Amino acid sequence: MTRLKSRLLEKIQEHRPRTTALIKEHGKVIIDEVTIDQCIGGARDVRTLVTDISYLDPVEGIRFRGMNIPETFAALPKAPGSEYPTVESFWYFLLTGEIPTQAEVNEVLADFKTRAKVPSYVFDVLKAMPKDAHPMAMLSAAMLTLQKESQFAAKYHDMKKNDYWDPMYEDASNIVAQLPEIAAFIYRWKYKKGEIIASNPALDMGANFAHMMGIAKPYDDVARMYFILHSDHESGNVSAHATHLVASALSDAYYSFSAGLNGLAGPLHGLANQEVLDWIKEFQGKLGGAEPTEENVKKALWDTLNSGHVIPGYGHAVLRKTDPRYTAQMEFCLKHLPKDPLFKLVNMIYKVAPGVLTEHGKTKNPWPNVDAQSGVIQWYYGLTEYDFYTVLFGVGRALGVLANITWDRALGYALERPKSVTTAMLEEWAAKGGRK
Ligand code: CMX
Repeated sequence: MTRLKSRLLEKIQEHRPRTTALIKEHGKVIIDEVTIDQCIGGARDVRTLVTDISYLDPVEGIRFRGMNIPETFAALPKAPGSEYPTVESFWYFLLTGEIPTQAEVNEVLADFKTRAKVPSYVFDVLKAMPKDAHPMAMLSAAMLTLQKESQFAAKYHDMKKNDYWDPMYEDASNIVAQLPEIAAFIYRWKYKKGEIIASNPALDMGANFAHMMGIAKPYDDVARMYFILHSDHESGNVSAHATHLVASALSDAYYSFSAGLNGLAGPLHGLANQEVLDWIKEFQGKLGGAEPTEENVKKALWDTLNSGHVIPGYGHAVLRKTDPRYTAQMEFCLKHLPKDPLFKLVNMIYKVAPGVLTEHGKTKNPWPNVDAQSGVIQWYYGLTEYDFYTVLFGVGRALGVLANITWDRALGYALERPKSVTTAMLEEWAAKGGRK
């Protein structure tokens, strides 16, 4: 057993009595109530999910295992000669809550090398898909194609509930190790005439991804930063919730993560990073070579709102301030591409959009989210095929949701099955002033 896996087992054994005590001794303690608004309006703010892997404060933003983004980046061991931690060290951290030593990271790196080989039939399936298939459909199809490898599914009938976490961890680790090659294959197959660059197992995940994409340094750091920033955003977002929900039926990690990816592919969620670039390119097209100004940006934002569409990259279901994932990427841009015209334009939108959205008066949060900034960096390093951007989000998101479903099985979380009601019931309770 690797040190990561044995440490994870110790953590699971330490944690289990806490969950058991909460259910057995305090199960009837009331922690929330639900209004009609929340029932119809997507269950905002209803506390019905548990995770210790990340927590999203509406004002401060995300904390991974108790650490905010700068603290996380500072604490984790870095890739050699790199500004950013290895994704492998972050994976250790998400699973155990502990900052790994370099020796522990090296073990994860070695372990991933034994897992990273993608079976060739996955590439055959991807090649058979229509050339205009969306890259997210390809990524999700690749997960379903790999499902036959699931150790969880294979062992299901021979396991006790307490052991479910083990093959879930194995499946999760295999998916994380294989995803970069699958994602890079989709990119090169679709946009680079099928000229595939072979994986280099000597490299860490970020460096190997940059290598397979065919993009030079510092894109290895971009990949590391990007995958870590997009990993986890507590449990209620669509991709995390969908993965968790499907896994609660004891579907394996392949089925569950594929479901999460399908949710990530929605324009209100992960696809917003593609939508942002689409919006910017359409805006630039309309300018016809003229300089962007605060006035014409403002007009374009109002045109979008008046046509009944959302401003992509702005707003959030939980956050009420600028997303620190946006800020982390802005800081990268200030350091590496401060004069880039696209970065300048995104900054101009940042200056104007919150005011426009506030005046529009609908959104509870006029500030940018992670997707408003991310495409600028990709574009700068030559990744201009923006319908691929959500795949990058998906590779990162795997880390969070797969760590979560490993813990879901470790703690024996139940089949998820909330109760629905009818409109007539709501009307009756509304007339009575509550469900009495
Ligand atoms: N532009 C225009 N209107 C917006 C808006 C935006 N960026 N954000 C919210 N609104 C509108 C909503 O559509 C809603 O309108 P209706 O009452 O007509 O339905 C109203 O403001 C209230 O919404 P809210 O409570 O502030 O936000 P929600 O929790 O309902 O939705 C989100 C959150 C992210 C879906 C929404 O802000 C949005 O659509 N943003 C643009 C898409 C986007 O960037 N998504 C990515 C989010 C991050 C991620 O998951 O990757």
